[in-house]
Amino acid sequence: MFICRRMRSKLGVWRLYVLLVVYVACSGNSAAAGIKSTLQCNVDPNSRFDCAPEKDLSKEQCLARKCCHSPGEKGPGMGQPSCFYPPTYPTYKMSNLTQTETGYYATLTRSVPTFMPRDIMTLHLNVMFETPTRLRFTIKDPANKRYEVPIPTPEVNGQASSTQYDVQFNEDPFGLIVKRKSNGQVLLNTTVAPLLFADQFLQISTSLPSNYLYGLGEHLTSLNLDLKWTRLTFWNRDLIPRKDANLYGTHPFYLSMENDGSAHGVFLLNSNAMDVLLQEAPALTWRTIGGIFDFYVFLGPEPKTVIRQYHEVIGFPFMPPFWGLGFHLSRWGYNSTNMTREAVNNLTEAEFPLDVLWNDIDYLDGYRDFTFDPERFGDLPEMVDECHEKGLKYVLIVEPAISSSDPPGTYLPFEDGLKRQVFITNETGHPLEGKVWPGPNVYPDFTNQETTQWWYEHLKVFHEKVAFDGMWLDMNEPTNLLNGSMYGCPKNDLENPPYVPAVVGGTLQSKTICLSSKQNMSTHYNLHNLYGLTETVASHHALVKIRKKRPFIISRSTYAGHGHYAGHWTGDVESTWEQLYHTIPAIILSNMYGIPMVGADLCGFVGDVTEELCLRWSQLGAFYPFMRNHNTIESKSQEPYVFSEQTQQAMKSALLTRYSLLPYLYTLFVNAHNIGDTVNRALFMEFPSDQNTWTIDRQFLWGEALLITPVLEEGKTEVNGYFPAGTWYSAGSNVTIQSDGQWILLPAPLGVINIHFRGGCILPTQTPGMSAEETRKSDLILVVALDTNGFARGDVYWDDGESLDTFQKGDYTQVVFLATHGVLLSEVIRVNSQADSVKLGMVQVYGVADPPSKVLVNGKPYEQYSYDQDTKILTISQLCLPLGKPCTIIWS
Ligand code: MIG
Repeated sequence: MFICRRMRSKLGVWRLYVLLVVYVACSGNSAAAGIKSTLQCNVDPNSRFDCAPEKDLSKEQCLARKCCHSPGEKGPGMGQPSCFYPPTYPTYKMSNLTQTETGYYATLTRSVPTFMPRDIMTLHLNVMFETPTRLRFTIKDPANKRYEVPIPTPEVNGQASSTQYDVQFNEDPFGLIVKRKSNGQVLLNTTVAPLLFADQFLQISTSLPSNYLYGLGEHLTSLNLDLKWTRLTFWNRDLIPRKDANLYGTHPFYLSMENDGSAHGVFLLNSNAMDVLLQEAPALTWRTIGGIFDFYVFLGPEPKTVIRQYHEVIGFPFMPPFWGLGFHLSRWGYNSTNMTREAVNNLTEAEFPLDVLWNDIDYLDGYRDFTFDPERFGDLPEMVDECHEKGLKYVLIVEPAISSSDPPGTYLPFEDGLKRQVFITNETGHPLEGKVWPGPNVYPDFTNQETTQWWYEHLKVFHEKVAFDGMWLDMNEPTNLLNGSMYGCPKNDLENPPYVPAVVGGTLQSKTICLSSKQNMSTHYNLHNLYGLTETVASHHALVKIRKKRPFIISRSTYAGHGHYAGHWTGDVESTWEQLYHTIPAIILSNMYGIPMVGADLCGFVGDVTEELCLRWSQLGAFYPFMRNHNTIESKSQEPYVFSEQTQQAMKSALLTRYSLLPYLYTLFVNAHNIGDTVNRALFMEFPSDQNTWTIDRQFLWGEALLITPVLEEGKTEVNGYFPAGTWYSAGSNVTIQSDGQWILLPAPLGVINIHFRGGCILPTQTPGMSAEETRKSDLILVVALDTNGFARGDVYWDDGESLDTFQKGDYTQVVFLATHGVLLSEVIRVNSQADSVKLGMVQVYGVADPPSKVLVNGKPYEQYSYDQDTKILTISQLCLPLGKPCTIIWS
């Protein structure tokens, strides 16, 4: 209540200042020749917002639009615009601001139409104070229900009793200003440019508090985005990752660092084709061609909490099975079961650990889903059984495209689907036909309940033959090798919108299906970016029902919320050093989007990889959450076993390091699943007050405890790494770094990837086996990395590794470890029967300054320890302590 009253009174004051504050910078003279004196065009070049979004305009055309013109450097939609809005450009005016149970409500009206067809002249603004750190506001058409993204978000009745944000309203022109209460920092200010809301063109701009902006994927970018007139286009597309191109996924979310090290986030829940424009003001413009404006603002104030608050809205990441964290072997071109078996045998003979075997489209009979080639893959069921006997899991590719031209009676999934009307239809009401692998094909509409059921039933029948453990969802942007369909697309406003975001191919139909084709929930125009997500959700539910264990699904196309159901791989990356680097920001960002189960194809997909690149890629890939070596059919083999003995040794060492860290990695996944943490983490997430970390994307962390510094350049045997202030212990080379926050040149011979334990952290590890399961059976080894005060903490989660909902049901063991002043304690937070399956076998304490003269385990003198004077590591071994019982270890 108190807050509301305060808000109200502020509002009064604000009304008086509004125009003054906002437009003071714009009120210079308007001397530009030919412009009516009422047009004020003296706008700072970096603060000019493009008034010619849909096409280039001549000066006359621009002026006719009542915009300012100054011959500029505007390229096609990029660069400083030559035609820009004057501060007086007509926009919406706010009236009827009213308090509601959840916040505020107001009417927005426009009296002058814009240059876009079908302006919606009256809008409703709804501002919701959902939680102390989460603000939501929507702008909708009160007269006509428009498309809204059908993903579940938290339902909130009532409003937060106190908030970390202040909202101020600007009446005329309408604008919203969101401030951080604690310091008055403006996080959003939408008065910087006019609001446009036409049927097929919605645009809103905001100021940004700094130049440090992250997110807005999926694109090939560095970690922090470039604000120099950058345009990011969202339209899921099958494309070899390259700069300035719309790629496989859509995540309209950004995190912004404020200059004092606080962070906030913004999510636009809209799935239409979209452009986001960044400019140096600094400012950002959202430009979408449908739906509504539905914004969430997350106040953090730490970057980590921003991410958590975002995940609370879109859903926390799914919990993968333990085996999913092992090594995956795949390639396009394992052309028969025998060839597939041979790959496994080669790898096993070369003594590499392996958990999961994959088959690409090679296994399919005529590229049709739910089939396998009777000759080359005739004994696929047996091959999969063999895998299981060896303790391997098996994942196969599934395409959304369903073959539609088989002789009658020969392909049931299509005929059954046709009867049940599960396919996307064209304007004549018939299934739309495109062309992918099987030739002519149709596309299941996963927004239809019946389709979900049909999908499940055919997967179930297929699973009875081939007992696959996971699914690989490819081509689900969805891809069509033709533009639109076999018969083109109709001519209408959806196929040819007045504004086309800067998509690759120049048209929205490019390499996908017609926009006006119909799905159960809406048109493909609205649902395109959700195709992969809806297929993933259907597959997830199907796998739960079929296997009754945690589903393992990796999908190429994604939308916000995807990580709740499945993982992602970064698609057809090229085998180049440039792309090797880009996988780091891609994976960090995917974690921010709530998809921690993510990886890039080790050694790259397109093109022949060199031995050195494949080695460096394998070293880095050992620290992708999802580690899979995959290759295209045309390229030279790149499985670890094809390389020299020396390279193999180095690859193996990276792999074994990963396997030794599996309990730590698994614990990170539990924290992602339970509280919305990230697994692969940017340095700035852990060290937000150290500005040096804000742009670092050639290094990353696993959780908070492990820093990874890979080599990303050819021919280099040294690597420069940034070490935030604190103690860092190199794993393996016995060097301790005491950093004040500095760059350090590290030796990195070919056989080495630098990893460092962070002082203050305890990590659970194990002796690596030849599989995740084998590793799981070995005793736990605790790495205790003391900080300068002799303190450290950490935890471990343990369960059966594959049952559904163990964390929801409480069927797990969690133990917290604490080290301080020569004492290590374990505290058992929760214990289940799995606790007996693993023992604490060894403790390695890093940073013990003086040789201890005695060690006590649970109060009793203990002899099995050693101390290394050079490395200052105390090793206490042969412990055999049950994980589920509290223990105390003392050294002095
Ligand atoms: O047109 O299934 O990104 O991983 O190997 C290519 C064959 C189709 C694209 C996937 C890639 C896969 C390939 N697929």
